[in-house]
Amino acid sequence: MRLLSALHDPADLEDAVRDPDRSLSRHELLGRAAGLAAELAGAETVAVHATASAGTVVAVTAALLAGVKAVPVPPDAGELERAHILRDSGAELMLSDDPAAAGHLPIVRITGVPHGTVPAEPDPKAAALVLYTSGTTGPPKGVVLSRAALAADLDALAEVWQWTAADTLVHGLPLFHVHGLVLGVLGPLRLGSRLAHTGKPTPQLYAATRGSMYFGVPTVWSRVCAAPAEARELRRARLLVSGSAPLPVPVFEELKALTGQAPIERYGMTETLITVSTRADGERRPGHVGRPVPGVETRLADESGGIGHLQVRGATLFDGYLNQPARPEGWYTTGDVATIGPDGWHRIVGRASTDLIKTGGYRVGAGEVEDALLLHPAVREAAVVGTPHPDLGEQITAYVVADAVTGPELTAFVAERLAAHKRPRVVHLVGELPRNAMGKVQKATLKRA
Ligand code: MLC
Ligand code: AMP
Repeated sequence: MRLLSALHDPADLEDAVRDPDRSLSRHELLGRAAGLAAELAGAETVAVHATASAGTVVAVTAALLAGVKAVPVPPDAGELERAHILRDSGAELMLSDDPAAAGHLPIVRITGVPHGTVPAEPDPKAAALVLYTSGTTGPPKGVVLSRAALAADLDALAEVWQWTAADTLVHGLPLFHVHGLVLGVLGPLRLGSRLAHTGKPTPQLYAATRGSMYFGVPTVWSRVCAAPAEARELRRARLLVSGSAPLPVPVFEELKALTGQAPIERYGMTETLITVSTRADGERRPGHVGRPVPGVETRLADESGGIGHLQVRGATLFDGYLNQPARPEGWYTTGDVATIGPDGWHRIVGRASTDLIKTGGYRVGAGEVEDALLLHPAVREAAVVGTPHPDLGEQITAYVVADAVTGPELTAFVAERLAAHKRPRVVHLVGELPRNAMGKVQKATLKRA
């Protein structure tokens, strides 16, 4: 079966993909993407300037049709992050309608000439996407996802969420991560549902856009709860789905009260795709993410008192990081600490490392932000931690030993180099960092401060 099987359905579908500015029918999308795919012949890897728009859907679809690896680049990536992604991925072309996005790469415009010939389906084992995501140290790494892994995950979610061609998916998430791109774009193109992308995931736009399924990160759902009139508009939905970060129990309860339905919670990561979820036809339990999806197994390593390191295996896992040895077969350690109840229900307790921060559903490595701060000539030492934030889950908080410089200046300095959401929100200028006898910064102390 083709990866984007529904896109090849001979029956056209009006409004198959819509953003605030335009709407594409299924045949228009396929024609435009096939036209662009013809221009990618010979390339192995292409970058996509991944704005939250139907143009990004066309560009990623074209790369997938052509069997060329697509590297979505966050449109607001600062110069350092962008240069790293383009160099590390070896992208040969930049797909964008914005000439300023090209950098050193030849640009291929997305709105080209539609084409009737669709290329043959590539090998399912072939790499489809390279998604850049932060580790605890260093610059982001390219997670290589095969066509087979994407297909396996979308089919599992179709089963668990009873997601069919009768659905209309609504969301406004960014199109360079698993949530917005894999689930939020490739899902509809494989399963045949419509996609209405709202540009931004605001309560007002969700309320104003009719659909049966709505996707959001917990920050989105907490903002929906803070807008009760808009929240009540979502009573008409079939499913409200939350993921990418822990959904606080009070938000779960409030959303249930306002919309008349408890949200579906699901757990995943860039490297594994979505591996655990509650079901459309099953129980939804606050603070819990359900059971493994079909084709995925989980277990706890180093378990103590029922809590352990969550490991997963199955067909949805990545091939490895780009330019690094292939991932060993078998169990993958997620870096999340979890419990698995006797009934198989999973609860995500937290991250094993303090150096991966989740802010507004974005994963940010403390090391990457520290490295950016240390580029400032006035900065002598920097330590970055996630501290609790009522809206974002965690906020990026920097402790910096520096000569004459202000916090806002350092925030602006990072913003020029990395994506906007990686900026520290709080900068504490301190005389020294707390260190242990080995000289290692005591981040747990900073988190509690
Ligand atoms: C941000 N701002 C700052 C700042 N940081 N201003 C000054 N100093 C700082 N340090 C600015 C922003 O640019 C914005 O400006 C304004 O403040 C509000 O920012 P915000 O509070 O961050 O809100 P917003 O921009 O509305 O973003 C919230 C959000 C966003 C929820 C929409 O975080 C988001 O899209 N998150 C989704 C992330 C995601 O998709 N993750 C999935 C990963 S995949 P302005 O001018 O723009 O208003 C994955 C796998 C899985 O995890 O399981 O799904
Ligand atoms: P990313 O690689 O950006 O996809 O981030 C993956 C991380 O997000 C996971 O390792 C978890 O820490 C976190 N995460 C995703 N979904 C959930 C969830 N439903 N509950 C708690 N944490 C989550």
